Amino acid sequence: MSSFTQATAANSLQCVHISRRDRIAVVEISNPPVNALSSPVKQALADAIDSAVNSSEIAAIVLTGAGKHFCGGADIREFGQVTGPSLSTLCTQIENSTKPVIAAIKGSCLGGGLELALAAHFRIAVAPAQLGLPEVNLGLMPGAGGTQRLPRLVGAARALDMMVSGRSVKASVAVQIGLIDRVCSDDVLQDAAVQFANEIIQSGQCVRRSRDALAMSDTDQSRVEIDQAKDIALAKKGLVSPAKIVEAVQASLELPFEKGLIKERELFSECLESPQRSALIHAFLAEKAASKMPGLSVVLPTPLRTIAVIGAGTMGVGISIALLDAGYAVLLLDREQAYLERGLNAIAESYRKQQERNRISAEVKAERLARLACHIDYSALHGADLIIEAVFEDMAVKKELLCQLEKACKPDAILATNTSYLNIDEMSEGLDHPERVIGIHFFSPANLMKLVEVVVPEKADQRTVAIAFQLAKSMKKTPVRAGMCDGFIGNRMLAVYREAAELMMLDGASPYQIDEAVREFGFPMGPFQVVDLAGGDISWATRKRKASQRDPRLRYVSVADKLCERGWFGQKTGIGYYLYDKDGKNARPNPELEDVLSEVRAEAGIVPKHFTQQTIIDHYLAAMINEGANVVHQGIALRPSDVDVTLLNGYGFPRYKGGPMWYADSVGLERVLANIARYAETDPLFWKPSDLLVELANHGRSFSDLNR
Ligand code: 3H9
Repeated sequence: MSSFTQATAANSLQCVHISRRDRIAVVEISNPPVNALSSPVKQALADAIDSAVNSSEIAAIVLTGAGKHFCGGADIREFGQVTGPSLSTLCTQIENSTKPVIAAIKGSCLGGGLELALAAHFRIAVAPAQLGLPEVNLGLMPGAGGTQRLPRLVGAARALDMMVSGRSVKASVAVQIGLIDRVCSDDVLQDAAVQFANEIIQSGQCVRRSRDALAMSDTDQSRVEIDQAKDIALAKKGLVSPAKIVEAVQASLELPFEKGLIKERELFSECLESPQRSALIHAFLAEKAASKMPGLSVVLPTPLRTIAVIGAGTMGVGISIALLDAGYAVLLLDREQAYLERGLNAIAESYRKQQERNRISAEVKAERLARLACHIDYSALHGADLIIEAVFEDMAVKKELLCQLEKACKPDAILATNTSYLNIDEMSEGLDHPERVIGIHFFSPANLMKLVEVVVPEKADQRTVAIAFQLAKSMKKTPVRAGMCDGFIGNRMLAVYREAAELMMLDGASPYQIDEAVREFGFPMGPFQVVDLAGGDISWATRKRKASQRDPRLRYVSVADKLCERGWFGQKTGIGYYLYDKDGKNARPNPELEDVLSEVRAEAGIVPKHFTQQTIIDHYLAAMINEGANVVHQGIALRPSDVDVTLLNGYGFPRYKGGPMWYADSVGLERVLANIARYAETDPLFWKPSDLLVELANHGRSFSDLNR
């Protein structure tokens, strides 16, 4: 080891590797899995840069990452703790280096990782590398100079777009917009970076600081673009950090660099303190935890190639598109040629629209469609590694189908059902291999919605569960493990909080008031809008089917039935809770609804009460949280954070509020329980507090305690 590397290795804590290539120091962040900038990493980097700058043996520094990624950013688990040298100071140290620093980028270069690279004097990246400032997704903004350096390099409008959307750009785009200098091939990154460094030394060129870059030319066009980007940021309803990003970029346009950095620091601290930041980081970590089923890491799932989808209806079509997008060969089966053709047309139409909107090229569209084969004959199933049935939601139909599928498929194929509430143990009764049956519950539209409930029946073996998780992850979905009960995690909870909304309507709140309160809270739609969108006849059919199982002691709200009896099914009939134009748009209150409400309330002997927006939300959330607690207590969800992931990704719960269980912790479980106790005074059957909620609240504990 040379004297330079000896000196620095003594100071580093193995999380930064230092080596030498002649006069070039190669400083490599080594903090798996994503090289996050934890306190020890920052300290070791500061030491390494310092030594290199002060060593007479070194003429330039290459800064890179070990493993797959350059760097995934600041260590998000450290926020709120004392964290050693600040990232901002480290970036300033790099930028002030008198010797050229070249960032050599691969994999992800995100957040604080890109800020390090922006502070370097030159940047080279492999073609697939992704560069971005996604802090907004965590309720934050760049806080180590990113808001000041990026606009100077790529222009304020583009910088705003990147920071407000959180989208990253590939190296091929980054080089075009001036974010990086060169693109090289994957296997030669370090060699190419060292060569780049030698060229810089030989050319006599020294440092080139991003703070001095001049991308921000003040043309009319750039002002229009900046204004447009600001409007987009400020339209992000409910979120704190986009407006702060706008302010910081404005500072980069108006203030000298140093003052801009101070402004950025102030704004970053405000984001850091915001409850949205902790809720969004909770959501991020909860999704990572949900996709890791305990015990599954030991199982090695067989690679999947061909997947069959049974049923060419809306769900089958959505699932097929999602599978084609993920690179699988898809066999789509239906019993009628006409249904198959309709399904095939729907898939082709979806890809045609994507091409029209420039989301995919003609070649990509052709390649995806070429992987799709349609059949009416089950003998085609022999080639499938996994089969997903998405037929009519009926136990007898599905049982019969699974028997046929088991006979037709190859011996180790997995049979998955997309049922949204049926008992899968019952469904697989009589099969020779129930251990190969699992629920993979997609949400509509299946090609867009992130959530997948992996519903694990009693007899499913570990391989089957592992394959279901592997499939969901390969489709870039967010899988959550669910146990067996009516509706699993999400639909079971939905039934309860929807009922809470109906009870409030019975007791005096108007559906419009409830929808508005729910939207104000941050859901994209209120519960009555959702019924109108889905079609009132769908839930009517379910209610009729389940009528015999209804507890006669529970209050029953017959408003929805009365609407359906009048043929008011919502958007599809132009009338439901709302009135609609022929195209299903321009929703407005249905003036005749008040008569129906008065009739139902009179029948039930209700004197309408006044509900405020807050009391509506308190009821709605209390019902959701209480049922979430039941779901956890009964082992249907593994942890409270899995309930959050389900509601965030499948039911429109506002992400910046972290999910119902996180929200419950933030308002306090005692308060939630006190609300439920108060509601129970008039309706003790519906408002029965969950044992788990009672236990946690009485012991001063939180749902988060159970996630750990
Ligand atoms: C920031 O930088 C603020 C600065 O501007 C200012 C500071 C002053 N920290 O996703 P994976 C964990 S804010 C700590 O499966 P992949 C993750 O939880 C940050 N841990 O890997 C998981 O842990 P576990 C801005 C992190 O290869 C493991 O790494 N940056 C961080 O599929 C593997 O994760 C971001 O928002 C982190 N920053 O994808 C980027 N990132 O194994 C967030 C990940 O215990 N990260 N972990 O479950 C990502 O988007 C992806 O992780 C990434 C890798 C694309 C990097």
